[in-house]
Order: sequence, then C-alpha cells, then structure tokens
Amino acid sequence: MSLSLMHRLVLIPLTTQYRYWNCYPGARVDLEVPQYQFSAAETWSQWDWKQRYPGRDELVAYFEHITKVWSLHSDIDFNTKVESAHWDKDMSQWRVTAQATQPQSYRSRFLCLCTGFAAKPFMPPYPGLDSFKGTIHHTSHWPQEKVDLTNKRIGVIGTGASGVQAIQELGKVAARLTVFQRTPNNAIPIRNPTLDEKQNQTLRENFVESRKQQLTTFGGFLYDFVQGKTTDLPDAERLAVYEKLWSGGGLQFQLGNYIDMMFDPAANAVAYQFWRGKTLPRIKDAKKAEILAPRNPPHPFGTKRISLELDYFETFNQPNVELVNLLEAPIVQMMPEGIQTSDGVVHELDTLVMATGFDAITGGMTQIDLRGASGQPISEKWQNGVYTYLGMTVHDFPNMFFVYGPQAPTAFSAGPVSVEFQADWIVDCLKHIVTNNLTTINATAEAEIDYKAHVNEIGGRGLFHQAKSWYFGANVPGKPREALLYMAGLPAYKEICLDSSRQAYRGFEFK
Ligand code: NA7
Repeated sequence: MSLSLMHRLVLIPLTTQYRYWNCYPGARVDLEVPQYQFSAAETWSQWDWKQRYPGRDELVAYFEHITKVWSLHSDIDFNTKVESAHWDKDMSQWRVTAQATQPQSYRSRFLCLCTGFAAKPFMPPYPGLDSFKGTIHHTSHWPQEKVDLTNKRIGVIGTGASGVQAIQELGKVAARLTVFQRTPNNAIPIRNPTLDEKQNQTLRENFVESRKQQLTTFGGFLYDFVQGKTTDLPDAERLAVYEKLWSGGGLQFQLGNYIDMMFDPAANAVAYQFWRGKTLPRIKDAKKAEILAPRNPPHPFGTKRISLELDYFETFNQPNVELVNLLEAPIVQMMPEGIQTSDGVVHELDTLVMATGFDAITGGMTQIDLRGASGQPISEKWQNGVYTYLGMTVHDFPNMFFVYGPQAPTAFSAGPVSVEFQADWIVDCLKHIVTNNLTTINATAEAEIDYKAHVNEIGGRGLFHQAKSWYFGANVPGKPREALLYMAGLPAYKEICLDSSRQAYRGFEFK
C-alpha cells in the first residue's frame, strides 16, 4: 500500500486500545500460519513463528513487528476512540472527532474504516444483571492486568470460538466451572505444534508459492473444497479423505472437504456423523455427551463458525466442570449470588464470563456516529438492512471506504488475504481520483441496491442460512436477518470489484 496516499486518510485502527482487547485466557487465532500473515516480503523475511496457530501474545508481537517494519507508529494515533465522522459538503472533507486523553478532531479528504467484524461486544440483557455481586468480564474486554481466577466459582455463558478457548483454560484453575451452553459447538481439533527454526525457514522458502495458491482458493486458504458428491463415493474412499482432513487439523475438515457438504443436507449429515463419531469417545458422561454432541445436529454442520479446540471436550470430564443445557433450562435472571435458570436452580458464581459474541460485522461501523452527505447516520440507513457497494463503500458516504466489513468475504476468508486485496483496490481507486483531478467518489444508489440483491441471492444458496448465526445477524435481537457477508468466495468477489474498476469504476459517480 502506498504510504504517501495513506497520509491523506484518517486511519481508524482495528482496535484502538489493541492491547486491551481479546486478552481472555486461551485467546488464539483459528487460522494457521503462514496463511494468517501479510504477504510483503519485509513482513515475513525476518519473522519467526513459535506456533502454527499463534496465541494472542504472539499475535500482538507480530503486529508490533508489522508496525515497525512499515514505520506505522507515526501514522497512527493509538488509544484514540473515534466518536463521530461527518461529511462536510462545503469543504468536501470528513470531520472526525475522537476521544483520547483529551478530545481530538481531524479533517481528511478520505476516510477508511478498519473497524473489523468483531468490534462491538454483545451482552444479553438479562434481568437483574446489575444485581450480581461478583465480577463480570466480556471476553473481548478482558482486563489487561490478568485476573486471577484460581479457585473461583466461574460461570461462562457462550460456547462460540471465544467460549471454547476460555473454557479450556478456566477449567484448569476454577474451583468450579459452570458452562451455560445454548448451541453446541461442532469444534474440531486444532493440532497446534510449536515451530522450530528449520520449520520457519521452510515456511519462508515456500511463502511466495503458498500465497499464490491461497489467491486461487475459495477462502484464501491453502486448502479448497473438493469437487465431488459425498454420497456417491464408496465408504472407504470417503473415509480415507475424511481421516486425512481430520488428522491435518483445523478448518480443513470443512474448507478442504467435498463441496456438497455445504449444499446437500444428506452430504452434510454424513460429515456431522463423522464429527460426532470422533467427538463422543472423548466425553465420559453420556448425558454431557448428548448435550455437547447431540444425535441430531443443532444446525447443518459448518453453517455456524466452527471453532478449533485443544482439549475442550475432555474439560467436561473434570469433576469441577458442570454443563448447563440452556435449551432445557434457559436463563431466567441474574441474582446477587449468580444465575437462575428456568428449572429454579441458582448457579452460584464469583465470576461470570460473557463469551456472548458481538454485534458482528456491522456493529463496528454503526457504533460510530457516522454521517454521510445527507446527514443520515449509518446506523439509521442500515436499520432495516445493510447497504454497501462492493463491501467497501456506501452510497451517500463520499470518499469513505472500509475493509473487512459487511458484504465482503471478511469472516468467510483468510483475513490478511482478503484485506490485502481490498486495500490494493482502494489505493488504486485513490490513485485514479488523484491523477484525474477528481474531488469525490460516491457509489450510486442503484449499484448498491443491485449489489445487495446479489449478496443476498448468494447467501440464500446452500445450507448456511439455515443456522441462526451472526453471519446473518441472527445473534442480536432485532437485527435484520440477511446475508452480511459475500459468500461466493474470494475469487468471485475479486472479479466483481475488478470488473467495476476496469470499467472506469462502474457503479460510482465522481465529481
Ligand atoms: P460467537 O461465536 O457469536 O459466540 C457467542 C456465544 O454466546 C454462542 O455460543 C451463543 O449461543 C452464546 N450466546 C449469545 N447470547 C446468548 C444468550 N442470550 N444466552 C445464552 N447464550 C448466548 O462469539 P465469539 O466471541 O465466540 O466468536 C466470534 C468470532 O470472533 C469467532 O468466530 C472468530 O471468528 C472471531 P448461540 O450459538 O447463539 O446459541
């Protein structure tokens, strides 16, 4: 990315107080290196990974390394919370206000939001939440000064990626850990070896080839869906493929599997039963086993984000770990001493961990008072559904771009790969504006409407929409149910974006 162009943008970093975010016990990326890595040679030629799936501290060190090699410190105001960004029609500029140690204001010609897809935590509004006498921590806002939970009675609500990671660690220290599960997580073994110097050397030697391969696959991963019909294959052949994917660990059991698994309920059921067959023997108690890995899948396999685990299922074999099935006995209220479920039981707790996720994908943008040319806040514009063009721009918000957000591959892709594509596209667009002496770019309302229809048409294919997931806004009460991501894969997405730029930025108006 050209830094000379970036100087004219206001950068809203993914996390403003990045050290404070997502530092809950066990936090780890669920995509292995080198896939989870930037591609510029200066970023990887001098970098060694300690683990295949780096933990949070290693990731913080990596991003500090990136900031250093790209000399970004002087371009970023850290610990600065952006509160508003308004388009000033008369000046054709963005006016941005922010809160740091004191109020800040900025003016810029362009605005690029890098607010990420998991920036606004979601807290279920339980009655009596304030009455709880113990401490409450949402996983995303875990205190930096590590909380000592040794010998505490800990409750965890939520068994998504954050819940799975935290539960594995908290089970090791808690006097009693009570896990409140609504939907079982079809988690897959992570297989996370440490990487030595020689393995790092090999990663570097192969980096360019690996990245080339990533650019061709559905999600920007090193593996891709296999063409073929699961149910037509002889059992032995299918099993051999499944075993190979399973032993490789990570998301390849989903993203390297037969593609019909995501479209055909029968194929999907075969994959689910294979997962269940692998998982059940790890859980000793039959009742817990049926709650964690039920006979009937809670949703088609893989249609909610699959998490990666190390010893998640064995954690429930520990005598100090209790599992509450919220589908049988939902939470009724919080009380001073803990949580009451509908069966009348009060689960006494010292600490409650809310692993309840995010107002995902759109929340990072809608929580900012962001107003375009007409003065309408983006939260109002998106009240009944999200509208973007190419998942990077919004009509009526001139000279504003965003990456890794709604209606783009985002959570359906390897982050660094899709973000690099979007950043390059945006930089090329800025060059086009500057070299042609243009003042503003604005997506047309028609282009936005057509693009939304396309995104939703894709989202309606296959089995994904059958799950109540944050991919469709279903985890936040009142949020419109619609496809929030571009689900046809990175290559198709790239083609649509490049098609617009090649045709003199079809779908945009310039002034
Ligand atoms: P997720 O994946 O959204 O998980 C949130 C969990 O919290 C999930 O198990 C939810 O159950 C549960 N939840 C949410 N609200 C409630 C209520 N009201 N009662 C009970 N349980 C509830 O968030 P994560 O932080 O784990 O992961 C987010 C992504 O960030 C992750 O996939 C990575 O890509 C990075 P539900 O499934 O809705 O029944």
